[in-house]
Amino acid sequence: MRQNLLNEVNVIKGQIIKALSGFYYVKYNDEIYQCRARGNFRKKGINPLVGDFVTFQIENETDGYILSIEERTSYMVRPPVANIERVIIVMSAKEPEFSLNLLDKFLVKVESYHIEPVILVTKRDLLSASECSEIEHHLAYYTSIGYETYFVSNLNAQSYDTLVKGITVLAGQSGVGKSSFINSLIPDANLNTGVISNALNRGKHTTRHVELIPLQNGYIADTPGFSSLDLDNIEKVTLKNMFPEFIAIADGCKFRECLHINEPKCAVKSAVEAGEILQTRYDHYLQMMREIESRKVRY
Ligand SMILES: Nc1nc2c(ncn2[C@@H]2O[C@H](COP(=O)(O)OP(=O)(O)O)[C@@H](O)[C@H]2O)c(=O)[nH]1
Ligand SMILES: [Mg+2]
Ligand SMILES: [Zn+2]
Repeated sequence: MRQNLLNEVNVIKGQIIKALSGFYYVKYNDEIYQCRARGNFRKKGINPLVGDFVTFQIENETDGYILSIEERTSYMVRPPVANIERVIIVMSAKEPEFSLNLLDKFLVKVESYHIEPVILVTKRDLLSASECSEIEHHLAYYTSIGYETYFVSNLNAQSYDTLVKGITVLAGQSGVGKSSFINSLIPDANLNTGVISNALNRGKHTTRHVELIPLQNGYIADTPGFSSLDLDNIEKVTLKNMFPEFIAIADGCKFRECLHINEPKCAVKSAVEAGEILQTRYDHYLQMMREIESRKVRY
């Protein structure tokens, strides 16, 4: 009977949930097929990514052959994952120190990929009540401009699995608690945490091995987010679109192309002066603008 089944041309659609050593592990219903990609992908410079929806041909009970890749809603190169729905930006309240500058850079980078950012601050347990309220005060602003924000201790973060929707990637500096967070959601994940594991992992080519871990509402990618915060994919005129609170009021600027820097009658600058837009957000906007400009000069 089985023989008959295998003789049929068996082309189905699935999703790559793991890539390792030239093999792609494609999930269809509850089965995983170990697949190779068609040779002409490489010729065309197309690289199947974890997260890709693909059509593949089943060759036997366990193996298959990827024929084509569906269009992606988003993708990142580092980590190499497609169809990412959210990036959880992980910042620690302490050790390493909480930084609004870094937070804004991460937000801009995630916005530039058209992916939804979520802000997760960890190590709440290390702060006094008054230090906590300072962080909460900052987070309230980010909530007000439309971001989901969370402030947790990884010692009891089990119930935060609702943060994971679709394919979700964690991004953040080393030591902020990304692995600890995944471990508290999925005790079975058993990811290495702390100083020793970071030292051991440094030399490894971990980017080649990306795996999606299934959760209630999606998958979490066990990869350490993007390692570089360069702004290479952002232009001077598009940077302002990475700031939702600027977009919300930009209609009030006198000039439609207003960059919110030197132009007269700028609604964004007025809002900064009125304290409606956080001064640090605007400062970081200017700082990133300078970074983009200096890149232009170099080229
Ligand atoms: N006190 C406290 N320590 C934490 C918390 N989250 C992580 N850590 C510790 O911070 C260190 C770095 O965590 P890790 O998960 O490896 O960070 P990663 O590099 O972002 O994956 C480890 O020693 C963790 O035990 C937290 O919420 N509270
Ligand atoms: Mg880690
Ligand atoms: Zn303006």
